[in-house]
Amino acid sequence: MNLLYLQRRDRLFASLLLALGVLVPVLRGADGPGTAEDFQRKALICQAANVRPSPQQLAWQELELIAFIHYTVNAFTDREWGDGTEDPAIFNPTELDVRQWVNTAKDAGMKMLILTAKHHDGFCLWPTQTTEHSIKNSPYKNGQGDIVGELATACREAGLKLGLYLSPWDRHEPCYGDNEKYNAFYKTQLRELLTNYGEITEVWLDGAKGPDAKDMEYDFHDYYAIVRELQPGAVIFNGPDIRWVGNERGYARETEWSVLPRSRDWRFAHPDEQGRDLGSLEKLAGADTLVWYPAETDVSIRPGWFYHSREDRRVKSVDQLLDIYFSSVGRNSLLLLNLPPDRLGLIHENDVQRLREFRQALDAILDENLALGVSAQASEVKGKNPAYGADKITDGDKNTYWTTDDWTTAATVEFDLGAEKTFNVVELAEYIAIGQRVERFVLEAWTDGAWKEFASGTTIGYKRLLRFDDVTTGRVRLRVLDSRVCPTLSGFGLYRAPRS
Ligand code: FUL
Repeated sequence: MNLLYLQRRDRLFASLLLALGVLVPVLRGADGPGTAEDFQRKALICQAANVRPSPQQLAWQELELIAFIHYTVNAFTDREWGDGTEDPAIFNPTELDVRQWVNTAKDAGMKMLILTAKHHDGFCLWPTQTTEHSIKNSPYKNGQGDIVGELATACREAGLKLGLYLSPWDRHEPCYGDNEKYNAFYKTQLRELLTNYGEITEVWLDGAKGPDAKDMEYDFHDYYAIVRELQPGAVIFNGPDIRWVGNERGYARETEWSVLPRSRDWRFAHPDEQGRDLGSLEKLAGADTLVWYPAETDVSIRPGWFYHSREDRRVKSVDQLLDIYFSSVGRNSLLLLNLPPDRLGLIHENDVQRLREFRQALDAILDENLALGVSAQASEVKGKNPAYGADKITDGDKNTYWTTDDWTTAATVEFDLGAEKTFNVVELAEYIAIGQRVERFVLEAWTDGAWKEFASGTTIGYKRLLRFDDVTTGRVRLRVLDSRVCPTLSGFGLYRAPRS
């Protein structure tokens, strides 16, 4: 498990500060006001600032926008949760075309598809050896079909990643509830999926379980180990790598930290995943350890996760989808947008059309970065080293970044746009490969001989997007008001969204 990424030097520094925090007041014979607390706080900040993503978590974050595909017998029974008594004979998509799913997602700019290989009803979309409750006993391709395999091939051909959802809660399998038997059954299913279909990028472990479910202790330790063994490049959702954002509406928090506290007995998901504050210093203080645990935001393009014809007119509007995008991708999270295929086996034309409009609207906004290549001056540059200069923010390369000396926690960067420009969207990006630092910032425009604030925020992380009324100016200033150890910034964008 890639849980804690502290450089040795920083670890030593943190331990030294901790030791001093305890020793200094003792040596001075008095607990001077705040002294021990100050040292301890600094040690905590130092530790928090240096927790880093694993290479897999970083690669996952860069996918930004991905698709969920919910498909099972529910499309034919018109239900959201099948109860496991469904006859496989009802699963009969006569025009199923995984390429239509892949092309729809790809055209919308999505980089991965996550398929419900098995939902709570237990029906398997691949011809598993573990149960007869699968596609092999359905009319689909006369029992010769394998939707997981077909999708794996189509994704590979289109250059998209594939993720798989395998519901631990299984309402069909008779041995569910018998810990030993069901865990063995589930592990075999996991092994089949992670062995036979090439590279899998995300494994989605849904935490849902109905109130009527039998008691069952999942063997998560082994589930994770199987993923690590068979797909070392994959991230585990709701396991050690990726957390649920805490709601199914598509909204991440205004303040969304990827560095969270972890207690020693933490086994599965974050105990506080629906909490308002997950990563403030107050939350981190006293934790057994700190981990990089970023949020994934899952939401459906329709009210339900599965296809229901009655929802054909309830596909989310472009404005709703844009708002969701700005509140998920734009808040240091990933957007996992669900596109449920219908009974024919196709993503409905209303959804396809809406996605197309959404992509066009997004492209119209992000069409031209008015800050690309503009000159930038910072109040301080780390070690006066040009490798960390402010020009690294606007060079269009997300692997170069500006930063300050350690413990300069507030700093400013001024961008000279060269001429008056009008914009209403800003994009900020931290260099998260070395941690997440910024706590609070404001943005100001030079207007009528003075700096005037037009936007502000708390965390930035991988990406922060903010929308506001039109601003026209030739100079923009970012003031980082507070950050952990020192701020970093690898990207800055100014865009003009067309007014609808
Ligand atoms: C939930 C499930 O119960 C829903 O059916 C859906 O799969 C959603 C993504 O996760 O926990």
